[in-house]
Amino acid sequence: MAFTLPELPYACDALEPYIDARTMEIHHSKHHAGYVAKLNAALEGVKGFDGKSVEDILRNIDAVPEAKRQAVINHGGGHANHSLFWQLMGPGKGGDPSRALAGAIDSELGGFATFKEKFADAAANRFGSGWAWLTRNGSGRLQILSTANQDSPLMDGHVPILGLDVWEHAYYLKYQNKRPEYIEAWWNVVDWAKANELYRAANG
Ligand code: MN3
Repeated sequence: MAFTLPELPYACDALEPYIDARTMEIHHSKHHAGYVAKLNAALEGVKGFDGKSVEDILRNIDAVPEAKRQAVINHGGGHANHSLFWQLMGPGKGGDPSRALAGAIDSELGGFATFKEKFADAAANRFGSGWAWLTRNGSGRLQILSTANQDSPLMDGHVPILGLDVWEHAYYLKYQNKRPEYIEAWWNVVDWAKANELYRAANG
C-alpha cells in the first residue's frame, strides 16, 4: 500500500492575495508530501492496513500497533487534514454558508456571525501548532474545537466539516506572527459548498 499526495485542485497562486503562492507551493509540495512519505514509512511492513483509507485508520487508531501509533497520528493526521484543507478552499469563494449547513449553524451555533467569532477564537487561541475545526460530533451536533499538532477529529468520533491550519508554515511567509490577520483573510477563500457537502454526508 502506498498513500499518494493528492493534486491541489487549483493553481498555487489561485488563492492570492489571501494565501500567497509561495506558501501554497511549499505547504503542499513539501509539508503535505512529507506527511504522506512518513505515513507510508510508518506503515511499511505493518500487516492489516492494505487498502484502508487514512480516514478509516484514524477512526480506528487503536488498531495501529503501539510502536507505530504516534507516527500514524502525526503523519496520517497530517495527510488527512491537509487533503481536506485544500478541498475546503478555492478562488472566488468565501461569502456565507449554504443550505443545510447554514440552517444548522443558525440553529445550533447561534448564527453565522457568532460562529465566525468563536471559530476564529479557537484558531487564534490554539497555542503552538494545530487546527481549528467545525465538526459534527458523536452526538450529531455541530461543534467548534481545536486540535494540537496534526491530531485529527476523526480519532474522537467527530466528522470534520471545516478545518483551518494554524501551523506557522501555513501563514508565516505572508503574515509572520499575525495569525489573526491570516484567519480573517482565510474566510475569503472558504468553499462553503464543499463544507455543506461534508455536512450532508455526515448526516447521511
Ligand atoms: Mn499545514
